[in-house]
Amino acid sequence: MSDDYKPGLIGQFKDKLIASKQQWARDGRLLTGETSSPARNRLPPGQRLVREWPVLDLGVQPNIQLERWQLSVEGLVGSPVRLTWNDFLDLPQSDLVSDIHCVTAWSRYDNRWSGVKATDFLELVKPHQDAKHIVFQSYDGYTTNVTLEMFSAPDVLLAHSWEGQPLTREHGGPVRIVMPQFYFWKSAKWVKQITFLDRDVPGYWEVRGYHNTGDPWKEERYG
Ligand SMILES: Nc1nc2c(c(=O)[nH]1)N[C@H]1C(S)=C(S)[C@@H](COP(=O)(O)O)O[C@H]1N2
Ligand SMILES: [Mo]
Repeated sequence: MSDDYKPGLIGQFKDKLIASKQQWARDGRLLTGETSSPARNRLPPGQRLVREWPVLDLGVQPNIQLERWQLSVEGLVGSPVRLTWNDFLDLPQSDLVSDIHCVTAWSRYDNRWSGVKATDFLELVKPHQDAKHIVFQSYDGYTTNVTLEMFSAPDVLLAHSWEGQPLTREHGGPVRIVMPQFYFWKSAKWVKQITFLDRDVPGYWEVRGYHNTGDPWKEERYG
């Protein structure tokens, strides 16, 4: 693990909350032992529907001015770009509607996101043949890992807006990842860097007992 993945700001504030989530992982809390599929059941096993949109973070909500915002792409790519806000808005823009499933058992339907589709983003950065894994690194020091295959799905977005409004700071603005097919901890808020790797580097929650993949239909809460 290089210095790049060390948590920066996080850690000091919500130690108790983090410890209790780790304990949940050890105890297998919330597990129903069922599996399902989106075709059979829109609500994954063990989830309950909410109307409001909860906020979850590690006690820091970084405040990034648009003039200072940058998204860097590192690792095994043909174009290791560093995008400014204007560069990002110049990329092809898309709207997608998707459901949120959080590992703490709430789900929220029909969120309308706007931003850049991962598939369009990948055309820009051109991952190498041997790039199989991705780490998202955020302005709060959070990290999470996915495979390139997971990121390449047509419903994955680098989102800057929700319901037609700029994503609020508490929900990860200026830009967050949205990966609807996985528990929401894979959807990095305040994303700062995307690193393409030939090996897997587990992220913040993945090293604290959460599942490495996090498919809600298989109830992959804990690893
Ligand atoms: N940078 C960052 N991204 C993050 C987190 C975080 O603490 N920091 N929390 C994750 C978790 S556990 C969840 S459930 C969702 C919460 O997103 P929301 O606050 O917009 O509901 O963000 C995910 N992405
Ligand atoms: Mo979460």
